[in-house]
Amino acid sequence: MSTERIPFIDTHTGGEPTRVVLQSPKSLGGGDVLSRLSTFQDQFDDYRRAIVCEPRGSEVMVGALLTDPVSSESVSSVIFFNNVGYLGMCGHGAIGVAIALRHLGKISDGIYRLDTPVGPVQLDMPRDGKVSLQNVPSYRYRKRIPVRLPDGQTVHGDIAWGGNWFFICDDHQRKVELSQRRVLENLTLQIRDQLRSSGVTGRNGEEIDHIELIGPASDPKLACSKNFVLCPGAVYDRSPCGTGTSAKIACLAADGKLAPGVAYRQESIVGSIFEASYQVLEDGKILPTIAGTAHVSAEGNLILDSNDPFSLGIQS
Ligand code: PYC
Repeated sequence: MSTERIPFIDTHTGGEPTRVVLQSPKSLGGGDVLSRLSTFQDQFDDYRRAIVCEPRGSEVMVGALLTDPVSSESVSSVIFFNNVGYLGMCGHGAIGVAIALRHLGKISDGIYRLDTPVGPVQLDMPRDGKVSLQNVPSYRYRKRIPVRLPDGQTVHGDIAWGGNWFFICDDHQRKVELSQRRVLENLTLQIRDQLRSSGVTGRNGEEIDHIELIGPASDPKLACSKNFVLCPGAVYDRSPCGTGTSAKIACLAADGKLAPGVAYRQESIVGSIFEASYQVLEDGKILPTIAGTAHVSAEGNLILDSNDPFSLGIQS
């Protein structure tokens, strides 16, 4: 019989939760973040389920496991995960980590680097409560790829990288509204399945596991567009999705529809907003900056009791 305690802070960024685990329950070695991720995945995946899945978490919860910084210039390293696996980067999650670290007094106003499995990102913590995240280099990989749906309709989308792989579609002819979430979930799952079965992937064969539908903003004075983003665990992002917004502005940049430095306001399906802009890098990719607001919603210890049959989460 044993009881293990795992200290955590819960935050939400525009409605999307992040459970920040302040220290890895097991040593992941001193390698780079990718090697720590594979150690966690191969040897300690039970902890992923214990941290984010029911009954402690939910299918919408994203975990952010903090480990020592890889580089002396960084404040921490982070591994992001969800109910089904691991994420390369997570924009709303990185903003949540920043707010959790500020809550703990580990950072204050200023600029901090965070090491992620897909490269370092930068957090700018001004006084106005917003966090600006400078994300990893982002780009459009393929333009206007057709996807034929089971009902015979064909939709088109761009495939783009923003720290995760996205299929970004705006000719779906559905209302991007919260009341339509079941319809949007079904549609995005169908698109994801079709991409899978037809072998359409990211640049190096990666699965395109985020599907982003674009529609008009609720109020064009407040935002440029609204999105619905299906995440890998088949749930939708309540935030405007930091990596998805990065991928979206990479497509706008590639089409010449958004100039460097100009703000693009992306609304989420629940009405929260990220403000995004970009710089152009020498290799033609863009470097996105995503600004959003997060709040601490809980702190404490997860308790893993060996007598509890669901101590390691319900396997879905
Ligand atoms: O904000 O990048 C993001 C994200 C990815 C999955 C859920 N949120």
